[in-house]
Amino acid sequence: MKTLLITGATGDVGSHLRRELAGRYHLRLSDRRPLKPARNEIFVKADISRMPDALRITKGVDAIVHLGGYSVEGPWEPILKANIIGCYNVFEAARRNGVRRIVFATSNHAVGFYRRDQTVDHRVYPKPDGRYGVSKVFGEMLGSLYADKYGMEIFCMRIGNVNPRPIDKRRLSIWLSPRDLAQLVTIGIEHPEIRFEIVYGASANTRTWYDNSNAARLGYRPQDNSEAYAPDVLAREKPGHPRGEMYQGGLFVHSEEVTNPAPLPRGTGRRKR
Ligand code: 15L
Repeated sequence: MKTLLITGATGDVGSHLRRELAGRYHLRLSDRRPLKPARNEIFVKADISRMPDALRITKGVDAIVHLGGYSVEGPWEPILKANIIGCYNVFEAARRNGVRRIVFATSNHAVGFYRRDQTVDHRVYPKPDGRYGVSKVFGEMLGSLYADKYGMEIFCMRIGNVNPRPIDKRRLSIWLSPRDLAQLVTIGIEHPEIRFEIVYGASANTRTWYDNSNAARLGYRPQDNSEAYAPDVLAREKPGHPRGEMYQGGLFVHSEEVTNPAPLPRGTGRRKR
């Protein structure tokens, strides 16, 4: 049985994944926060922004599922520490320890500034919707570099929203059920021909914004569709922010949005965006 390192194991995605993968891999879990390991799991407390920690947790594993990091939009400092420095440390430590395969949890927020009436595939250029989204694009590009330069095998999942059920209208389009997450991660670990791939971490949602043909090509056959929950979700939905409603990233798109502070000539009114 392969030994898998899951970084950021205390988070929501990590918790779902542990349950779904139990018994299929030896799980080595790491996080800055404490965690009580289940049977057949090992927990190693580690701060991935410190290279010695990254080297320690990646030693001797067959593959890494890198979930660790700052997981929403936020101030630059913690994003820099966890998602730029931390991500670099995990990739570099993997390389030094001879671990070739990394499944990287990137995010829908790497492409959050695409409009909702657009369908995006794995080839579109990134349009991050905040510092967090930029940090995820950094991780993807680091993966591209480590694949090309060092022959590593990097599987980037632009995850939508992992939950037992979709929680609002936007998430009807990007929902990823825990069992579909596990299927996609398993492809990322086991597929024999991964070099550098980008796929969307989403279920077979009727309202999807993704052309996930790259995941399908690699064998992904999602079993769940958010549509079954749509009537309930939509009945509870409150009207959203106009720009949040227009773009795929939703709230991330307009949080901290400021109008251009440059002074306008008198009498011209407010400048249009
Ligand atoms: C993400 O990338 C976040 O990690 C997660 O917490 C959710 O906010 C998700 O995106 C989302 O867009 O719903």
